[in-house]
Amino acid sequence: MIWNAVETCSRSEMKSIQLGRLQKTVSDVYDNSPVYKMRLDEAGVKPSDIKSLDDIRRLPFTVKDDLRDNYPFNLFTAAREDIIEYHATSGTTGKPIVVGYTRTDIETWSEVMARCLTASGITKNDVLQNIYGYGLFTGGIGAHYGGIKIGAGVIPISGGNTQKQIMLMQDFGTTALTVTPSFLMYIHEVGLEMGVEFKKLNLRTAVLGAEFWTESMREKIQECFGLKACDIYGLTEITGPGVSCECHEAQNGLHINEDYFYPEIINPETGEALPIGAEGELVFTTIGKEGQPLLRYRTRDITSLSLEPCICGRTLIKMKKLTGRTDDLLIIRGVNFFPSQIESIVLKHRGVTPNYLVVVDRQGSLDEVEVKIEVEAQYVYKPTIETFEISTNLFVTDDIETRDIKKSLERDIKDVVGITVKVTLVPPGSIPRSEGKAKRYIDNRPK
Ligand code: DLL
Repeated sequence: MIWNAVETCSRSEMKSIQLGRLQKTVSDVYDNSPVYKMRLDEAGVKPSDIKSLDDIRRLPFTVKDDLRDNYPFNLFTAAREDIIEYHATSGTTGKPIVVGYTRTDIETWSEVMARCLTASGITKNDVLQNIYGYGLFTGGIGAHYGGIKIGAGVIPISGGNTQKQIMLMQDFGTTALTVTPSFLMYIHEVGLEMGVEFKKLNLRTAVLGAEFWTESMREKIQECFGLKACDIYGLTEITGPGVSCECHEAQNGLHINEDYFYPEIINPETGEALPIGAEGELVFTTIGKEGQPLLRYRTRDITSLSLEPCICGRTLIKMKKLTGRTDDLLIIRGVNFFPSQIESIVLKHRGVTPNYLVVVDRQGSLDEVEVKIEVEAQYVYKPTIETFEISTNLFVTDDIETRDIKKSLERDIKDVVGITVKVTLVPPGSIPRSEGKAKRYIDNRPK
């Protein structure tokens, strides 16, 4: 099913919608945002200079620091009394990034989320357990708006409460889930201990995003829960979830709601615009937003775009599943390394679980990487009554089999990533779990 006919329109129709909206956006920010007026004047661009979509390249970029520097409301284009909702990023250091939505913006957000949930295969007949956090984070409320727009029965449980999540899945007959992939795997872990057979529940669709996850993780999740898992992408600055989403038919690339979010790919080092198909940093211009429109916002997310026809019938441009974020790129002894590369290696290995943590340190002048990976329960040494008095810690057994697992993980990581790391096998449950986005690395090197 397709929510809105615009998702299947021709390229020329789409371009004409985009150009009209781009011109209006540039005029609006020029007239109503002193910050953007100054930026555009500095770049020597007037709204009337935007005559074709290619003229977007004349516009200046906006970066995260612009939002921080203008905290909280200086980048708003709409009047404060027209803002009806605020969201913000969780930002662990410094001030968060704030976004304000007008009533039209909320309607647009509900519309794009309705398209995404529909593309994932969710309909009004579904019972949608919305596990994304409600609050300043955009995940919970964004999925909620989309769910009620399509008429699904939304359970606004938010994150956390793992056992209650499982109870509601069973008792309410939940058919669809919106949740981060890492928290869903944690729910699975807890459910197994409770003896729950997830495949016997009514679950059939999960719409997963807000963090990096691989194809191997998709296979694992689909297998553990007996459902179809689709990828959804978005970011607070642009709207929240709903910027793009996979269709359940192809599960291969995320259709961008490009009539509202105009995508470009650039070389992150030079800022040069790259052609369709090339991998680089994703940049969005919001072309339908009133509260806080952004021109050429640099997301720091790495992907590529594709206009290949899709079996679902949508003509919306696709972005590939993300490869990583420019700011998660660790340079270890001169080699580029995304901690998320570990995920698919770990998922292919016997004896270990998908829970891992990359710890980077510096010994003298040399970078050291330790990858902690949780083993399956059979590799844990359970203390007897006597030894229990000496230590309450659980140990991973140190026998030929575990030494073998460790060695082959170190070898595979070296093959795929190109750096030598030390693998430490740790007991199940020892790496902290997250109820939202998982933290997969700690960089202890001096800044
Ligand atoms: O994570 C919005 C969201 C909520 C998206 C629920 C999907 C589902 P932020 O907290 O601002 O917003 O974080 C945005 O998270 O720039 C990406 O780096 C990352 N991210 C979001 N979705 C995906 C995804 C929400 N599907 C940042 N795959 C983005 C990989 C993702 N990374």
